[in-house]
Amino acid sequence: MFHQLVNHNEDLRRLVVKGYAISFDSNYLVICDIPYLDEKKNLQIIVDANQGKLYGAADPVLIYSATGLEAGDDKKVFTGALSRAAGENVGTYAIIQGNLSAGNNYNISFTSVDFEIGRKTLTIKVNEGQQKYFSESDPMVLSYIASGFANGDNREIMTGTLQRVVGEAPGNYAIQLGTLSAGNNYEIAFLTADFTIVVVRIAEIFNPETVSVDWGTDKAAILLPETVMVRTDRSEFINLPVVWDMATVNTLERGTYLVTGELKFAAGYENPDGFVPQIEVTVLPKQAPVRVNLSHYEFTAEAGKEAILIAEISVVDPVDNIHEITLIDGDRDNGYFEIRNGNQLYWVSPDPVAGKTEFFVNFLILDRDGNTLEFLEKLTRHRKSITELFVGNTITPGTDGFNDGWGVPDLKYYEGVRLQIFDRGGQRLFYTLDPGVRWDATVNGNAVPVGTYYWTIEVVETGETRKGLLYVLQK
Ligand SMILES: [Ca+2]
Repeated sequence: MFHQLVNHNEDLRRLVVKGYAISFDSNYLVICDIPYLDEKKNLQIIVDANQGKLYGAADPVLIYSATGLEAGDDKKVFTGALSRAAGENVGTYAIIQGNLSAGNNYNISFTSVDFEIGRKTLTIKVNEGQQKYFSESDPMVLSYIASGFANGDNREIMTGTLQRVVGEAPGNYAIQLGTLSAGNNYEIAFLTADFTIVVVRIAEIFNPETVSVDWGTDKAAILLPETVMVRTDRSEFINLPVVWDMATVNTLERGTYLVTGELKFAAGYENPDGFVPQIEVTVLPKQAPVRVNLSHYEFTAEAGKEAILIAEISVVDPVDNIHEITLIDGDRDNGYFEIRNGNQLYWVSPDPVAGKTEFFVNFLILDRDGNTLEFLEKLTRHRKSITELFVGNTITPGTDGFNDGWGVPDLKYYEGVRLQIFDRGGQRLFYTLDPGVRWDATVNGNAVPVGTYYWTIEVVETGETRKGLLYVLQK
């Protein structure tokens, strides 16, 4: 039995290792034909370089060559195959001997080479037609179609997002890969498309409410809305700046004015229908003038003056200081007076209105908004007293303009005046009730003699009389 084991080369080492005690006797011959270890031939396995595959593909058969086969042996002595470190992600994996064997006659020396898994191409095609309206936010995600997944992968492996070229003005912006990634196992082939920012169009305009301003307001101080609300064709409501044209407004005339404006579009908005914003500006009626004031309420009559300046007229008006001042025609005592230079009240009556000292003047004030004010003022007229009146005492007859006659014209402001002249004999030579009539030192057209005469003045209104001498001299 033992002999048989010894003859079986393959089991020889096992026999030795088991360490059986071998006892010899004369009945057995030990035939020791076990080859020594250093008698095995060296066989060098050289793994082909550059072996690999793309991610997701099936592994190829690993290729090698061998040097050191004994004459007569060929590759048929090999059993098994090379193997590699496990893994399917892109990377390098050591090729190992695996279960490759050349049988018992060879010592295999094996040098490892890396097997490489390369990236697979994943095509990212950006979807066409992605857009937003101006002023909208960008979509949360820019969309694309991915093709070329392998190894059971799908969109779920994707990380990051596409991005577009920065900008907010209407136009086209290239969509870029951004941070989008399929991981290390894929090489991305990227097909871009544009993202479009679309112009927003005005579809409707909402005019602001009427604005009311006080009469006389400085136009520059009128506050109109700085923006106008519009609805766009994407049904958003926005406020656009507007510049109003106030040229039509006259704040010195009450009424409602239509003011138009010009919309100021930010880039990104259009007004293809030409909407024009409008607002009504109402100029409120002006408050009417309050009253009239005069610088003087008294005046003194003066014969020989065609017109007498009585007073400066002023109008009390908290809103405006420009007025048209007139006297109401035919009213009260207005006929004796006149307004000159816009605001000066004159006595202008040829009629002395004898005996009258109080006059009522009814003013009509017109302001710039058409308001009128009637305002009655009382004026007191003073006259030179009878005792103060100058009465001439000399006549030089003729027409040289000096003392050609005798009269007391200032008496015309009194009622019931009687003027008389007597000669030294007491004969009345001149008599008149009219202070406008003068005595020219004649009687019935005949000159009176040079000499001394007497005059008397009686004023019924005051009950006063005066007397004096009058000398008629040579011409
Ligand atoms: Ca004279």
